[in-house]
Amino acid sequence: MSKPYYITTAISYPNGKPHIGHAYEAIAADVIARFQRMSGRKVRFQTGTDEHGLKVYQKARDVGREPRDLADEMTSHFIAMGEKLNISYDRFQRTVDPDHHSASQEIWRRMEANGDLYLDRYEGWYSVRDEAYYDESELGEGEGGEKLSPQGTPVEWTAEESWFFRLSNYADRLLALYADHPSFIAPERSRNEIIRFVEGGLKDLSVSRTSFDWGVKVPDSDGHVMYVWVDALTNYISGLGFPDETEEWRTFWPCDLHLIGKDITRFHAVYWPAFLMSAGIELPKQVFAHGFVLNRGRKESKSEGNVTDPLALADTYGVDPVRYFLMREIAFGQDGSYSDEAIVTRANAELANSFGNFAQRILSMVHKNMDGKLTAGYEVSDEDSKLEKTVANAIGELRTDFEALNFSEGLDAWMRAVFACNQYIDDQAPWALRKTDPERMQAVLMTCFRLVRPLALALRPVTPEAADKLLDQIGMGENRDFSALDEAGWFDALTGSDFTLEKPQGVFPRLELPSGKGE
Ligand code: ME8
Repeated sequence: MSKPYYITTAISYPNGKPHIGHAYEAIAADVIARFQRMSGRKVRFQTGTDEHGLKVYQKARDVGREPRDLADEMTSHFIAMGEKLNISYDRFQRTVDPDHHSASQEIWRRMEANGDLYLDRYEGWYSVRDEAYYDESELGEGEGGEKLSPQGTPVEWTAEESWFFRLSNYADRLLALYADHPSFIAPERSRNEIIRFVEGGLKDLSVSRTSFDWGVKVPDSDGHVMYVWVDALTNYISGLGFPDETEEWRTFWPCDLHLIGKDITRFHAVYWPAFLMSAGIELPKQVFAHGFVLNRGRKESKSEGNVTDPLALADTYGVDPVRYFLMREIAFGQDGSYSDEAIVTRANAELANSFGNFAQRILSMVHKNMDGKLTAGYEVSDEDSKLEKTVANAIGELRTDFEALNFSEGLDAWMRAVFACNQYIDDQAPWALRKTDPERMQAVLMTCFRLVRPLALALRPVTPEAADKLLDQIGMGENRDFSALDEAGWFDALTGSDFTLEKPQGVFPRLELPSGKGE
């Protein structure tokens, strides 16, 4: 039985529609899930929305709606994004679900039973308008010398009753975790940042609110709802059925990978393992913090008016080219930039003009010059075997790189193999061999035909739709996992069948920059 693999994304705040950062994270997680499935693992992939807390509450209040009503509408946009971008999740977890509430209350009870929760007063500079506490150091001054929040709203010294989690007791255990399991936090930059933070000492964490009621009720504590991060993090286990010992729970916990953006590393690499230790639950294996996607080097924001709708981007350029661009362009773990020109340039150079063109040239020639009939009876030359080795090595590299979440490097190895294939055709010039040496022409075309298969297969986690369309055309059967690469007899079986290659359909059209896009 294959080893199970559980991957999660962060759950998004449905206080607005999804933006490019949400799309990026969903796509990256989907590539990983598809890659692991193709590697023979039994995968569980979870995503969802984080519906409680101030962000949704305030937004709903600002637009005069009930929080639940707003959350329902915005969540539907996240679900639509998943469909549009081909995100193959198994579970979309909403934190408003009753099962999620009971799971959050159960983890709370376990932390309380472990002596880690106590009631105290929370004091600090509070902005009623922002419904948030601020640190003294964050405050500014108004014209009359009054203190103002970073948002410019008035603050007052306020004390409210709050439950606290004894985070201060966990610093040593967390540092031991990071030391004993060096891959618990990746990449290195995030790991170092978190270690420095914990070494600086941890304060107890305020984990309940009384100023609003949009959240999970604290068990047996009237007027308190949980601090949104307590319930949000619990989604990773409530989605498996916790606290019930479901089959999903037994199969998939502990989680293999929490994929998140770098701004929320602390919540995942400090608070979450501390909550789990307190509740006596096994810890996840890895938290990976990806970088930010910037729009021409700048963070998107509503006030700058540069917010991109990822669905519109997919409509303009196609889902697969956008997915490919994001995984290829940005070194995973670092920030990266995108622009319309960059997407068009990259997709045209690598997908349309290199791989697409290679596949299209070969399939067209087999269709035209060999009547779509494959033949196994040809002599293999040194050049042919050399090219086969180049492709096999590149795909080996891609698999090692993808396993290590180095997508851009893996795709670079793949690209080099595609270049070698194009170079081979140019050198062998099968169009010229047609008259001079038809047998050799067949050998060249068959060598390339055979290589379209592994090249398309390797790209399948990233561009699933285009890869499958291509694999359909070349008569590939149902097993589209990497194990198909080891099926030695597939080509003989295909040539022995009544397979005829139809007139090929390009799967990577050339993109054009719409007028008005680009600078
Ligand atoms: O943080 N580029 O939700 P969220 C890349 N609800 N990633 C980005 C990004 C960008 N420009 N902007 C945001 C939350 N992200 C919490 C998570 S998990 C238990 C709770 C990433 O909607 C961000 O880092 O603000 C996070 O991983 C995800 O998008 C959702 O962000």
